[in-house]
Amino acid sequence: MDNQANVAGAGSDQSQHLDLDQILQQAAEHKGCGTSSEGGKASCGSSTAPEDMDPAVWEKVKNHPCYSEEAHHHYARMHVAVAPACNIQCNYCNRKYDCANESRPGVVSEKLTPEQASKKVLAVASTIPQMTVLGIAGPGDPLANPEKTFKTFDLIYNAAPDIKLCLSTNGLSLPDHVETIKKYNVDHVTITINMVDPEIGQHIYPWIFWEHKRVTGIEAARILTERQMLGLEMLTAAGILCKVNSVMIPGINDKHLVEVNKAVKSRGAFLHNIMPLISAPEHGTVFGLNGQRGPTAQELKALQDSCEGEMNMMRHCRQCRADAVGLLGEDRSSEFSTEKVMEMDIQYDAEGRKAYQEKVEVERQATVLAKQAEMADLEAEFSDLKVLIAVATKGHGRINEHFGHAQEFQIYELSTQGSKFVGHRRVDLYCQGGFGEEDTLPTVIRAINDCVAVFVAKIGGCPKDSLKAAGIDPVDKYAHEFIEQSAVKYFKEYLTKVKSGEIVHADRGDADIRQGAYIAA
Ligand code: CLF
Ligand code: SF4
Repeated sequence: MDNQANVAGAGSDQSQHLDLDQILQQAAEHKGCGTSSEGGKASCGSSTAPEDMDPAVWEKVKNHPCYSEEAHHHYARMHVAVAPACNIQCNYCNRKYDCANESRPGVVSEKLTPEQASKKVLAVASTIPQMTVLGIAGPGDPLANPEKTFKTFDLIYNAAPDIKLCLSTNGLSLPDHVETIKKYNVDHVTITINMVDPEIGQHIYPWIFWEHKRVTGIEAARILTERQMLGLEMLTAAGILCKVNSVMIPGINDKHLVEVNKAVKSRGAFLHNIMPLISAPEHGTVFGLNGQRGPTAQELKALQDSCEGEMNMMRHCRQCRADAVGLLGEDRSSEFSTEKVMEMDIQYDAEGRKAYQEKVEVERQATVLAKQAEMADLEAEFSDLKVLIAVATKGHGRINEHFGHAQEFQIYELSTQGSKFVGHRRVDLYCQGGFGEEDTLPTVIRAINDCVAVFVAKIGGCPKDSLKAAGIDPVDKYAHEFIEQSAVKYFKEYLTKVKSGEIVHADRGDADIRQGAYIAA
């Protein structure tokens, strides 16, 4: 059914439908910007740079699944766990678990040597041709393990120069390594910055290891923030694209993150990713054990919304494991254990990867065109109505997952401006080998409680009834069609019904962000 989607043609009569071949043809001919950008910020889906973006920057971000929300539906990343040591302590981290800067709390299966990591990257790149980015994100801090980190980057750059290199750090050692980062062709760096005020920082960082000794309290936080700001300024001056990750910790730094946002923007950060604190007692972290809660879904969204006027906000982060492989939100790491990789005979096929990615580009642009076509008669509508929907998807920008098989739902905000990705909600699997897990259903509903509808490829009668009882519309009529086009279509119908009085729109309230340790199936 994937290649049978019917979509309205651009600027055409709504009743006229084109088949996918026609859409792909249109997409192949399309040369302009794929989507409108919010607030002048770049969110273009086409292969050409948005007007407000330097083409050199666009080349770096357009196929990076973290730096471009639109790309994350189509392109994959992988991490290699070559960096076990860390030089600071965060109250949301337990060293037995992945780095919480970039990782959800699940143990790293295997730590790798640079040589093992390099072979694994080639194995994954040959199997998953849409894998465009290699990141080193732990399980400790990559720059507390500089030899292993840079050796790995060097091996990979020489073997597979088409793969973009990415690094995530707490920033303490960053100023010492900016030159080396540049030398090894790493053009994306993430710094986790949770505060710019040491008074606040002392409640997040109990100690740092600095100049051969342990430093604690406000002094530790002061050194850390100075080093982070200096590192960010140096990266900007060196022309290296920088993203800032911040962990939202209610009651500690939630309000302060607006100030952090301004500080990092003024120093040239390209993107700000505010992530929810994940803390549960079983993680064994300070925050997990002292009962520090994470934010609710609406608290997180409100903070991201308030920062969006200042700079580009990332909302599609999945807080990945330090050995994650695949599209964001999926985990294929178990297919690439060291044992399996070492047995593989790998022929790196750069041309084959390029040809595959060209096909991905055509499909990617088809999704953009289909949405544009659907938007044609919505922009003239006057309404300040905004609603959220949840979508079950396996990627490619389509509604192609069953309700019971979804491990996460993507959340879109719909308004007369169109559809906008605003987050995702992780859930436990409802379907357990052919039957629905009744205990799980309420937790799934709580995770998408702020949505008016859930779009799925298929859904059984029982969960359908429960969703309806909770006021969430289960929608399977757009199965296998493009998400954003279907979302706009749904919103137009919803708005018409609200205007006619057929339905009364009411505020849906809040939703839960899943706290339990995520173990990929
Ligand atoms: Fe990895 Fe991070 Fe590079 Fe992406 S992840 S090092 S920038 S390639 Fe991405 Fe994962 Fe979020 Fe990180 S979704 S945790 S932001
Ligand atoms: Fe843990 Fe990462 Fe913080 Fe180090 S920087 S303590 S590994 S979360």
